[in-house]
Amino acid sequence: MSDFSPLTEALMQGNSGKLMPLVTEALESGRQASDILNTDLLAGMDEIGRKMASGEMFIPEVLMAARAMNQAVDALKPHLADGDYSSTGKIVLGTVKGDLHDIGKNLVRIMLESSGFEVIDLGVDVAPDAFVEAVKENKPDLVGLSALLTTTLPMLKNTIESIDASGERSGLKIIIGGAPVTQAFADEIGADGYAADAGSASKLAKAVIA
Ligand code: B1M
Repeated sequence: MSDFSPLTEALMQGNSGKLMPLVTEALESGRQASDILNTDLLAGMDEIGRKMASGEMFIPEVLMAARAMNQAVDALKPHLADGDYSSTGKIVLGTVKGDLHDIGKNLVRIMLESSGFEVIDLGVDVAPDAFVEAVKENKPDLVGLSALLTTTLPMLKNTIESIDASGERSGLKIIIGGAPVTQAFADEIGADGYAADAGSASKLAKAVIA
């Protein structure tokens, strides 16, 4: 017998046909969206990461699970929001060039939106120049950079350097995050802050522009 809940199992199988009704059922039974996310879904993503590293799971299966995860996160989104839609600030957000991971970045977007930020989401694999262009065009208060791979950590630095070189950094704060990122690395590359998870990212975003 598996130690995982049916919800976690459905996620790990990448079976959104099974997962989505379970998410709806859990919400209807009165469970908090944040509990479903933290207990069932993120546990599943951790196990997928373990299986990926040990060679028990391969990219196509991980991709199916990631698609199912993004659908589940979309369904939880209205329930994760705290409803404070006063305009807090504007942020350009994206996953850096070379990196295709977006589940964490999407959660960060949801938490930012729910605390009143206008989010311009550039998606994944975003080149430094595309961040610079988006900053010039949108004049945000903040830029948020996500990176999940040790190989794309240097791209956080390159992106910050490109924004600095463009002359757009004045008055602009840059926050970074993603599993391999640390506060020490953020300090080293001149970011204004680092957050370990989506909830902390929205608190950090508010704090750095306060
Ligand atoms: Co990839 N992958 N992956 N992967 N993948 C990891 C990250 C890995 C740890 C798996 C492993 O080996 N154990 C490993 C990285 C090792 C390393 O570099 N240290 C890895 C690898 C190696 C790779 C490939 C290189 C595999 C290959 O091709 N051989 C490849 C690279 C592709 C690329 O990006 N160029 C690859 C591909 C993929 C898929 C495309 C199949 C898929 C991504 C699909 C998608 O995102 N749409 C995938 C997945 C799903 C994972 C794991 C299993 C799950 C990631 C995830 O979504 N976690 C992951 C293992 C793991 O994390 N346990 C793994 C859940 C998410 C909610 O957490 O993203 O950490 P996370 O986000 C958190 C925080 O980090 C933080 O808040 C979020 C919410 O709390 N946060 C921020 C994130 N961004 C932030 C920004 C902020 C603040 C906080 O401020 C702006």
